[in-house]
Amino acid sequence: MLTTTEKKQAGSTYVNDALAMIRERDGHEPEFLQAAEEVISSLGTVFDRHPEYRTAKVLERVTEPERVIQFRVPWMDDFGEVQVNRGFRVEFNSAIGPYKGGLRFHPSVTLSVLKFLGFEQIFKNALTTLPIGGGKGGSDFDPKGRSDTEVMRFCQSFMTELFRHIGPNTDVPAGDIGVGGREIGFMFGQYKRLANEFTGVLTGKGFHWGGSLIRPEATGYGTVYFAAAMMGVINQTLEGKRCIVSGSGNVAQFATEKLLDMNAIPITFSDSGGFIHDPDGIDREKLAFVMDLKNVRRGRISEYVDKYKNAEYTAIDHALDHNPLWNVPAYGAFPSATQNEINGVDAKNLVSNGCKVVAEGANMPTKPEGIDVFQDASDVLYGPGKAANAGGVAVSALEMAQNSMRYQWSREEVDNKLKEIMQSIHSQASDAAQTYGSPGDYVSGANIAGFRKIADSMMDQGIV
Ligand code: NDP
Ligand code: 2IT
Repeated sequence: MLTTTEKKQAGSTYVNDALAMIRERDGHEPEFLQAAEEVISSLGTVFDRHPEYRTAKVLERVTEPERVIQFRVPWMDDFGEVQVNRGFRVEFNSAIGPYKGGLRFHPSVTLSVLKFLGFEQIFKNALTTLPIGGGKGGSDFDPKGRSDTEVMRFCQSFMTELFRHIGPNTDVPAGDIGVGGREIGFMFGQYKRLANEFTGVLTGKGFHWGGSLIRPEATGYGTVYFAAAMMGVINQTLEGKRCIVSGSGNVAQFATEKLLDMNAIPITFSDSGGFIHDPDGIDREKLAFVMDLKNVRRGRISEYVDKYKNAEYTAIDHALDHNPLWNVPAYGAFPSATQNEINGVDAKNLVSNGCKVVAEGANMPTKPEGIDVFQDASDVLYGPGKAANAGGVAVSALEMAQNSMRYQWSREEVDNKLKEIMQSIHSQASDAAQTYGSPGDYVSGANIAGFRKIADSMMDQGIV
């Protein structure tokens, strides 16, 4: 087994040169830089053993998107006022299949954010075992507080430009933050009208018009399956364990549902305003309340404590150096809101309160200093997002397969495939970590296993 210093020194000249090149080229894109540095710093031993990747400049190519599309999205609000947003699609890598990845609608969306998400998606998708390339897109549009008709007009305008760049064999978007069933429906309707084709061009569709059963559940369920797989290695289960979940959207809701299936005790939810802590545990009835609150009434998580009096709401205090959510004592942590929601102090709080398993439902929720804390704590199992949350995109690829066959599998069939895929991702990450000298390190393992599949495919296809 390599020591931390040996790991850092392996392939160090090439890795350091590549990092310097990216800092120079993309230094103005902090989120992309963070994601790229995390992947590249895991790859030293790979370049030592595969000098052919260096000669073919695989790293230089894989960090540059194949194509970036940016466009204007004009639309009219309910008061007759013209609004203008910015739309993007980053088509990052098509080495193993059509570009695949979600669309995010959130005011914080920038090219840097979408490049980080698209870059992560390349390796995540490679781990799913299914033939999908990496991409991501979205807009700085904020659906919060907008009426259904405003959201529809925005989605139609967004798709009026995007439709010419996507297709079932080219690029297949799906949901992410701010994009759920409602938005996918509006975008699919507009695509169909413009292209005059009913195809599987988007995933996350409604079940009656080509969607897959279990796609809404898949990311959250998959994250909990991944946690269970990590715990299986040390003969532990989630049964009876208190768990913190952040977020209260799609991923958080279904992670909570699966935790309940496994007889764990979920105790928190959050949104951008703050978090609730329910010491009695969030049971199925309370979860149904949250699903209705967030998905139908589109309310705030603070309303939970009006109904459940033993629970406590804490508003976000941006002046603090930590988020008190991560100071709630728990065995498991399932960050499922957004990037960089756990910093070094939060990670230390989790570990010192006895947290033993962290499985990331969100993309890059832990800052680099937080990852170091989890990895330095020898008894913490840490499942990074690109492995732990890959169940969502995996079932998206199963939706594509069903669309190609013009057929729909049962709930049980899809759930069984999802379970197998999450097991396979766990084994791939674990085996690669072992083979490349870092047993038990799921970060290096996931990065190496994903990268090798992409690198080999790129090598086979020549300099493109
Ligand atoms: P949703 O829009 O359904 O929910 C997002 C949740 O996170 C909301 O509770 C939202 O609160 C909260 N949130 C968003 N931004 C912030 C912020 N800046 N600070 C604090 N809270 C925030 O999105 P999803 O559940 O789909 O996505 C959650 C995470 O999971 C994202 O990182 C996404 O990339 C990742 N993911 C999603 C997949 C999917 O299939 N949907 C697949 C794989 C990963 P509020 O309502 O206040 O905005
Ligand atoms: O981050 C992700 O993997 C997603 N938002 C899901 C992408 C997809 O194509 O289902």
